[in-house]
Parts: sequence; structure tokens; C-alpha cells
Amino acid sequence: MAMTRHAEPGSARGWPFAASGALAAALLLGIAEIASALFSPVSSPLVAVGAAFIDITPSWLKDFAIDVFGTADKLVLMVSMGVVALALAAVLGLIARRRVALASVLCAAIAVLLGAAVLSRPATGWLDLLPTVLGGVAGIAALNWLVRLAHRRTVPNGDSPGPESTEGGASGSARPEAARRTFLIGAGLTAVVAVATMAGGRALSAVSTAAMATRDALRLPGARRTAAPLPPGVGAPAPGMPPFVTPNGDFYRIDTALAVPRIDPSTWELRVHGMVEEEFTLSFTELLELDLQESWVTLTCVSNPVGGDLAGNAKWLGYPLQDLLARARPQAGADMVLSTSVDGFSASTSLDVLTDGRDALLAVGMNGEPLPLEHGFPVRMVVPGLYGYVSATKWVVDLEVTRFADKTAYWTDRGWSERGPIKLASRIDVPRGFEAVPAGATVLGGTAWSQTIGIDRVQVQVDDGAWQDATLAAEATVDTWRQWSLEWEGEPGNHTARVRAVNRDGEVQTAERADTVPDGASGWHEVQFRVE
Ligand SMILES: Nc1nc2c(c(=O)[nH]1)N[C@H]1C(S)=C(S)[C@@H](COP(=O)(O)O)O[C@H]1N2
Ligand SMILES: [Mo]
Repeated sequence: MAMTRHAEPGSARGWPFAASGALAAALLLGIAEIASALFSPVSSPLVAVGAAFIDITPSWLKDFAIDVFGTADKLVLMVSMGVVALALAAVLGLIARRRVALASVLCAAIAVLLGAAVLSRPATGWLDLLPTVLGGVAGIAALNWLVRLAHRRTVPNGDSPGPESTEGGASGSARPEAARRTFLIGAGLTAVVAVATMAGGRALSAVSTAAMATRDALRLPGARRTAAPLPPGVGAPAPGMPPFVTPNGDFYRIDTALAVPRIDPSTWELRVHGMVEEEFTLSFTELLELDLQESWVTLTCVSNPVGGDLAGNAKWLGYPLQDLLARARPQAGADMVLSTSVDGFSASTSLDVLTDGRDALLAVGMNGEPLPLEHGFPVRMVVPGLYGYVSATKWVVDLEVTRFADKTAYWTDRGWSERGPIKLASRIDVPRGFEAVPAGATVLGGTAWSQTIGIDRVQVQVDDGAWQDATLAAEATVDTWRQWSLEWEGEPGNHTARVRAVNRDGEVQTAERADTVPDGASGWHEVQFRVE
């Protein structure tokens, strides 16, 4: 007896659904890959799953894989994972044929598993789930769309009886053709986007991996003029205070860069030009051969609200901008230096400030390391006393000596003020807002800054009582913040503490509240807390 298989219109046309599933999965991974390359390389679900897989593989299997495939072992792993994933995704597509909602839920469940793999990596946090979430959303949308198109191409063939079967012959033969073409176009489009995002993402992360390797291999020369060691007691003796020196990994980051620029130091060049007697360009090697200097500087962002933490303190290594400008010899009438980043960001810095002797640096090092990629590798500016948006250009490649009357910078074009000196500020770090502290003696602590001038006094007022002088911690330099503390004993219940600082010029921090726009927030910081 011969087994004859009759081509059932329904079951024979499973492949468009299987393909829809595979394409949706490919899109999910592609979108996640490009997003992670732009956002944070450790957040790639593909890499996370591969790494997690390597971690759980028994060592005999690892040894076997290395024996058989040698250095191609990782490639073989990635390709095998890809094949298994596409096969599973094809099954998902077949499920979606009858139960698209269930398949969507399964797809979301897969995204959750991928997210779990990302979170299981050592250097990831909740934000690193973003690429997987974006990929998951794209994947589910593509699955639903393609499955709908796949149904349309089968329906007129009698897959489901309905009004179509009673329609005239003309539409009966024309519609499947058109529907088939629509499905193929949809599938092709999804494939193109999936492949492009995957390839783009992998290429981009290869570039960042290379940039990180270059940075890791870089040895910075020592400073000709080193910073004085920190005096003992720069940290206030209040438990829970932030460290006096901000570790690079905890340093606040503010920039307009969607993807962190990756600059190869061997191709980096700084062009110094404009209203100068001598234009020149400087290479990274030339920069490192100059007399580098170290200095402690507290950077502050103009967008820092009263009491906020958009400030960080580091030891910077670099070449004095004053000396660099002396070599260019600015012409009379120039009053500004427009610095531009490789990504187009620009800052207008007053020429007076850059030549008044303060420690303004063309910086290459941060806390004893090359600048981290996200803090401007390989070269940025650091200017004590000015908010970052008018001075701290990261990935800097161009300095134009010009006039405020002739040129404007990125944020000045968007309503922020032209010069941006940092306002005298103080904040309470402990207790934190709404913290409950045990009864007995409490140590209040915080931070104050008045870069280039120095902090002379910090005063604290609790519950409308008298202003009390806080104890100042040791001062590192006038360009750094200064910690303070105050011992206080209060009744159980709710309390409010407020703080103000006085700088060495005798200026008392104003109580007048100002928004961050256009030139920085002002006002006294207040914290409410409870004594148990
Ligand atoms: N290229 C570039 N440099 C930039 C910015 C930017 O958006 N792009 N932002 C500036 C701002 S507003 C601040 S506050 C500082 C922050 O430096 P950080 O990210 O190293 O803390 O960088 C400045 N330099
Ligand atoms: Mo900023």
C-alpha cells in the first residue's frame, strides 16, 4: 500500500509561520545588540547568554570544545546557540499560527530569560535590561505583524471557510498572489533590519572593545608637578558620608552622547586656531611629552539641583591650558575659547579664566588612570570654578580662540548662560531625607564648595533654632569641595535641618531659590528626618 501525502493547503503552508517566528527572534536579538552597543556593551543578551552558558558548561565539555575547535570555540558556540535559537523560534512561529497571543506571551517569557542572563553577569544592573526590553517589544510586534501577513496569504486558498470562498474567481486568484508578495516583502524587511542591527551592533562593540583594550594598555607618564598629598582628615567624621575622592566608576556622568565616542589615541589630534598668532595641532604623543601636572578639582554640573549629587572630586593629570594658549599667543580682542568635542558638543570658556593662573587642564588622567571612555578618553578639559557645560569638554579635538560676540556654544544656544561660574553651594549628606535616626547624639554631615575661593564656614540650623557653626574637615585645595560635620542631640520626633556656607571672600550662600536654568540653582538645602 502506497502512502500518498495529500498537500493539505493548511498544514503544508506551515513554513511562513515558522519563518515568522525565526525572523521575529532574529529581530529581537538584532535590536538588543545595536541598543547594547550604543548603550552599554555588558547589556547584550546574546553575549550574556553565551557567557552564562560558558559558566555552566562542565569543564570536560569546555576542554573537549577547545581541543576540537581550538580558538574557534567561541564562534562555534555562538553559531550553535544561534541555530538552536532559530529552531526554537520557528516552533514559536508555528504556535503563533493558531494562538498568536500565547506565542507573544512565550516570546515575552524568552525576553525575561534573556534579561535574567544579562542580570546574572557580574557588571550589570537594572538599567542594562533596556536593550533586552527594546528587543522583546520589537520581536513581539514583528511576530504579530508577520503572522497576520502569513494568514492573509493562506486564507483565500480555503484555509478557513468564509466570505472569501463565495467571492468571484478573479479576486480568488489575484489576492493570494498579492498577499504572498506582501508577506515576502514583510519578511524580507524584517530580515534586513535584523541582519543590519545585528551586524551594526557587533561591529560597534568590536570598536569599543578595541578602544577599551587601547585604554587598558596605555601607560601615562608621571606628572612633572604632582598634586600635594591629601592632608589627613579631609573626610568628615559622620557615618555614611560620600568619599572625599570620588571613584571613577561612581563619578557622575553628563553628556549629550548617545553612544560614547571611541577615539583611538594614535589618531587623536587637537587643533588650536582662531584669533591666535600661531595655529598648531597637537598629537597625543606630543601631549604626553609635555610637562604634565596633577591637580585636585571638584567638577560640578549646572543642572545640579540644591542638595543634588551632580558633583564629583578627582585628581586630574594634564597639561595646563594656560601654557598651551601661551604657545598659540591669543590676539588682542579675543575673550573666549570655544572647545569642541569629536561628537559636536561645544563649550565657550572665558579666556580670562583660562589664563588667570588657576589649574585649568587639558586632562588625560583621572585618579591615576587614563580617562575612562565615558569621561572623555583620551583627552578632555577640566577648569576649576566653572560648570562643566562651559568648560569640561570631553573627547575634545578643537580649540578656537574667538569672541563671545562671534561664536556661541551648545548649551548657550539652548538658553543657558554664557559664562557659568559655579555658585557657592552646600548640602547635607547625612542624615538622608526622611531617614529615621536612633535617639541620642546624631552626627550631621555634608559637603560645601566654592571652587577657586575656598570654604570658610558652614552653618547649620535645626528646626528654626540658632545657626550653629559646623566643624570643617581639612581642606585639600580651594578647588575641591570641603566636608563638614555637626554633633547634635534632639528630642524624638520630626526635625528639619538646613545648611548654608560662607566662602573665603566672605560671601554668604544666598537663601534665594533659583532654578538650574540659566546659570545654576541656588538656595539653602533642607533635610527632614526623624529621631526615633
Ligand atoms: N563632549 C561633551 N563634553 C561634555 C558634555 C557633553 O555633553 N559632551 N557635557 C558637559 C557637562 S554639562 C558636564 S557637567 C561635564 C560632566 O563631566 P563628567 O561626565 O565627566 O562628569 O562634562 C561636560 N563635557
Ligand atoms: Mo553639566
